[in-house]
Amino acid sequence: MEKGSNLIVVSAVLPIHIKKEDGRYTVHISPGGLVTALKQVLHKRKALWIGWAGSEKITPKMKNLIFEEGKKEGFLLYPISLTEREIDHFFNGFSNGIIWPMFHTFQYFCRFEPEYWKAYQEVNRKFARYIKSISTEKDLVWVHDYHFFLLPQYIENLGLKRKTAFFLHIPFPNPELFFKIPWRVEILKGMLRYDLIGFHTFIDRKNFLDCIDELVEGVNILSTEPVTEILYEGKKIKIGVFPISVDFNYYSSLSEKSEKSRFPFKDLKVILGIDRLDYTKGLIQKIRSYKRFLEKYPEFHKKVVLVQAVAPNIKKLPEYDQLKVELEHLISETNGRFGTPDWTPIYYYPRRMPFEDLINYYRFSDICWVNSIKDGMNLVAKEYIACQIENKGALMLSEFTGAAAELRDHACLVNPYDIEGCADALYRVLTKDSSKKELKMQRMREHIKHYDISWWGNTMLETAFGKKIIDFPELEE
Ligand code: GDG
Repeated sequence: MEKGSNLIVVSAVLPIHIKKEDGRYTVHISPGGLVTALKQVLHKRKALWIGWAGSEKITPKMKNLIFEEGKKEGFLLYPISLTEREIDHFFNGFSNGIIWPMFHTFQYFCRFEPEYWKAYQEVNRKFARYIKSISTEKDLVWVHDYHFFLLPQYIENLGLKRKTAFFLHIPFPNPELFFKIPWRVEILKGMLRYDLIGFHTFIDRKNFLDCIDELVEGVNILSTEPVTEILYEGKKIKIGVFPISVDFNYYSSLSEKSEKSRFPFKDLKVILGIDRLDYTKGLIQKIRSYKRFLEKYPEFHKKVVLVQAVAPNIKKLPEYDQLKVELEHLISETNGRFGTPDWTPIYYYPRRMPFEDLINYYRFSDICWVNSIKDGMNLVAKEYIACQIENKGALMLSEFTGAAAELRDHACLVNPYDIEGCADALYRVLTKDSSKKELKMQRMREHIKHYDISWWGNTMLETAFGKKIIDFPELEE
């Protein structure tokens, strides 16, 4: 960061978990996802993070608790209130009911309500006003994710000059999908008011540039690699590829402390799945493939277990309720068909797994299976690798994750739609020579250790401040 400048981080939801016990509220920084990722980057920076605090009504006392909790971690947290209507229309309606499904290729879930678009604009304006009240011209405003495509435009409309950087944590769709959004031009033009835009992969950036090329007139490309620079309405915009990662050393050292004696499955090969309840994560396809594996390879009965943790989703939409019903039906059918009094083929964990247990599973599971239909990056894959301190495990990874662009040479790539193919891939990984597996894991660990979360954060921030960066990972284009 430049001297004298502060970092203002903006995300839709603050990285906190508010709990009410015996009438008293407690606030904790929640581990996982963007939160874990950013926490490490911000730790030693003068940072202020603004976002919605979740569904509880924020009292001054709670505001104070949130503030104190952030201070412990070395940054300031500032909660922004959303009205019921904003939660419903901006958060659930537009962001999670249109952008999330469309950008993950689930266009049939989109409900294009004009009211949602109105609320999206209003909340972006609201955040712009907050930024006006807390920032100065020297600061960098670092905005996260698809809830804020219009924010820099509204910051400008308030007559403010702010350096702005934006990172998209989800994929960017190709023109065929993106063009279906009724407000496609407004979204693109809104994004083009950022100074820096970051994506996880080359394909996301290409999709974005292809959409711009078709829909926005007057864009000139000034330079390309490694960061593309374009000129639009007198403004230079940098567009980079910054694959997000995890704090390798943190996960690795926690893993060293985990104990085999606490691991519940001693005599079974453990296949691990850690996912949020989301249709993008390919959960139905995973269970169907596992079921096919059990049908096809009976020699593995009583030798394997699929441990599938499914953390609840904060998005309140009917798709998630339906998914839960379907998933649980499929799991119980599979356990009913293949299970015996002394063996349950799927250990289903329908809650958020405590962080310590998660590390224990990451360290001692034989396989981690990420089966996303579409995923911006997928941090579970990288966390698993970071915890594999003995290089024993293997990663089965959907080719439709951002992580696959980095790990394709050493992970076992699968197509989640190919039920038979996934069942066979599982068999191959389970029967693979252990020295070959070790070598692959070692290579993946070297990669994640180098391109870790600090690399990601520093590279993005330094690019925002105009430094030329040359150390980028080799990615599939
Ligand atoms: C978005 C993009 C992109 C999950 N279950 C439990 C648990 N988790 C933690 C994991 C991991 C995080 O949640 C999930 O991160 P992902 O990257 O897999 O997915 P999204 O939440 O969809 O995140 C994604 C990411 O942003 C960052 O840019 O990679 O593509 O969709 O950290 O560990 N943690 C605990 N118990 C659980 O049961 N403790």
